[in-house]
Amino acid sequence: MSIVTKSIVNADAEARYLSPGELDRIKAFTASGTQRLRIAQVLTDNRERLVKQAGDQLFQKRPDVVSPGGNAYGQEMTATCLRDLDYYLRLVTYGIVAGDVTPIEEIGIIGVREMYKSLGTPIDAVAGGVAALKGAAASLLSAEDAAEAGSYFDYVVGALS
Ligand SMILES: CCC1=C(C)/C(=C/C2=NC(=C\c3[nH]c(/C=C4\NC(=O)[C@H](C)[C@H]4CC)c(C)c3CCC(=O)O)/C(CCC(=O)O)=C2C)NC1=O
Repeated sequence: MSIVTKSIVNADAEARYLSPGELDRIKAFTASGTQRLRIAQVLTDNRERLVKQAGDQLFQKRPDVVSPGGNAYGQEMTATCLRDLDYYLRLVTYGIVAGDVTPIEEIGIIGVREMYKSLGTPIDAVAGGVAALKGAAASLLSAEDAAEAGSYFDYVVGALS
C-alpha cells in the first residue's frame, strides 16, 4: 500500500481528517517523486548490464558458488542465480517507486531465509550479489540518486545477512 492509501485508510478508520504528520509524510513522498521515478527508470533501462556486472563481481569474490559442488555451478544454475539478482533489482525498483520497502519485504524477504536454506544456497553470497548490484547502480547515478537508491539495496542486503 502506498503512503497515500495507507494514510487514508488509517484516517478513515477513525473518521478523521489526515493529521499534520500524515500530510507532511505525503508531502515528502510527493516532493521526492520525480527523483524516485528517474532512478527507477535508469535501473530498469540498465537491468541487463547491472545484473551481468554484479554477477561477474560476485563470482570473482566467491568462486566457490560457481565451482563444482557450488550452488550456482553449471550454466543452468548460474543463470538461475543471475535471475535471482534480477528479481532483487526489480523489487528494489518497486520499493523506490513506492518510497517504501514494504513491497520488497512482502515479495522477496519474508520466508526467503528458509527457502535458500532448503535450496542449499549460501544466503550471504546472495547478499553479496545485491551489494554488487548497489555498486553497479551507483556508477550510473548521481551521488544524490545513488544515496536514495542505496538505502533500498541496503535494506535487502541487511535482510539477507
Ligand atoms: C521475486 C521473489 C523471488 C525470489 C527471491 C526467488 C528465489 C528463488 N531462487 C531459487 C533458486 C535458486 N537460486 C539460486 C541463486 C544462487 N545460488 C548461489 O550460489 C548464488 C549465491 C545465488 C545467486 C546470487 C540458485 C543457483 C537456484 C537454483 C537452486 C537449485 O535448483 O538447486 C528458487 C527455487 C525455484 C527456482 O529455481 O526458481 C526461488 C523461489 N523466487 C521468487 O519468486
